[in-house]
Amino acid sequence: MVKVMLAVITLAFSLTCGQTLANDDIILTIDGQIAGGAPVNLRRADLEAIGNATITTTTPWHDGVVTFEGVPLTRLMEKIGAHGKIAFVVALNEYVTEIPLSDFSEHGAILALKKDGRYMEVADKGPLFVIYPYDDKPELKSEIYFSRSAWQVRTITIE
Ligand SMILES: Nc1nc2c(c(=O)[nH]1)N[C@H]1C(S)=C(S)[C@@H](COP(=O)(O)O)O[C@H]1N2
Ligand SMILES: [Mo]
Repeated sequence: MVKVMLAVITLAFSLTCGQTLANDDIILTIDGQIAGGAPVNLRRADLEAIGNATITTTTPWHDGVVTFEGVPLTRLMEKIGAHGKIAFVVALNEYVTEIPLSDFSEHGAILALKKDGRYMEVADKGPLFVIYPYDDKPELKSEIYFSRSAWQVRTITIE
């Protein structure tokens, strides 16, 4: 708990002071209905070891076509043994969105770490951004999926 609080304070500090993240910072906590029951804390390298996929697309938040790289959310859910129906995704700015786990396999959403080959800093909507392949299907270019596209993701609770 103290570790999680420290990580949140560090990230909040990065947010306000425009600092870059260190590679060994915990950037994501997953809790709730997962294997073992205890919260899991992950660093960049932990996420990269789980899987990697790219999505090249336009988004409402960037100019032109952008390439995102990150862990496929299906792989992440398998790895942590998620056994619920919904992911409550909470961002550093306390934005919360509910994503049905079925979205991950149906639409191939990723938890992006990099944009155009570089890690996204907090000031650049990083360190983690839920990204869908918006250009692949017209339905993905809609308020539903845009609202599920949380940036500055910090915690995912499975229920
Ligand atoms: N971290 C974070 N992610 C977020 C939001 C937010 O406020 N914070 N807003 C969401 C909502 S409701 C929408 S529709 C889209 C688009 O937000 P924008 O129109 O403010 O760019 O981003 C989503 N992701
Ligand atoms: Mo929205």
